[in-house]
Amino acid sequence: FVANSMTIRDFDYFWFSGESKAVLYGNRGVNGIDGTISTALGLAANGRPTYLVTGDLSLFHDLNGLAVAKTHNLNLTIILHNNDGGGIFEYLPQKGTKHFDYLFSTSQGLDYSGAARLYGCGYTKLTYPYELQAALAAASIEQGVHIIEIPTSRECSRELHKKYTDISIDMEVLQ
Ligand SMILES: Cc1ncc(C[n+]2csc(CCOP(=O)(O)OP(=O)(O)O)c2C)c(N)n1
Repeated sequence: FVANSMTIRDFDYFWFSGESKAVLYGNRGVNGIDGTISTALGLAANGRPTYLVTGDLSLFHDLNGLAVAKTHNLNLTIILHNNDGGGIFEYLPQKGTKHFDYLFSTSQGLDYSGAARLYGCGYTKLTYPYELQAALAAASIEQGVHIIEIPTSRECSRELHKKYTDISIDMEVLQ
């Protein structure tokens, strides 16, 4: 299940179709960041291996949804890309204006290992990208919810987006 905000946009940009048997779900059309965990747990109720990819604010908004996993014995792996706020707003023209971080980014500075403990979830924080595969393999044999946190940076993501989505088209090739 792909959360809204930059998660679904990054899947739109960078997920190679046809190269995986994974079935992608999203709440597009609704566009709210609410209900993200609950929707993913609803999908997980079919008993198939289920993954939620989400930003931190989307996770935060529906944190109490995690309680249902325990009461209903649901299994879910959450991949949390945590840039401490709403990275999507980096692309607004208001970026760089006074009080931008306070009004738009809305950093919460939360330690999600504490949330994992509160709701009885497994928790792994990654330092390097290559650690993801092993963390996913370990989570796949665990019961319940496992949160894999990947610290990211709003500014760095915006720069990488610029780099990898600014495609100059060679008009001669198209003619
Ligand atoms: C219920 C609801 N409240 C507020 C918004 C406005 N909103 C859209 S994206 C977003 C930030 C989401 O941040 P995060 O999930 O951390 O993802 P990121 O943009 O950092 O990738 C917010 C607050 C919304 N879409 N839905």
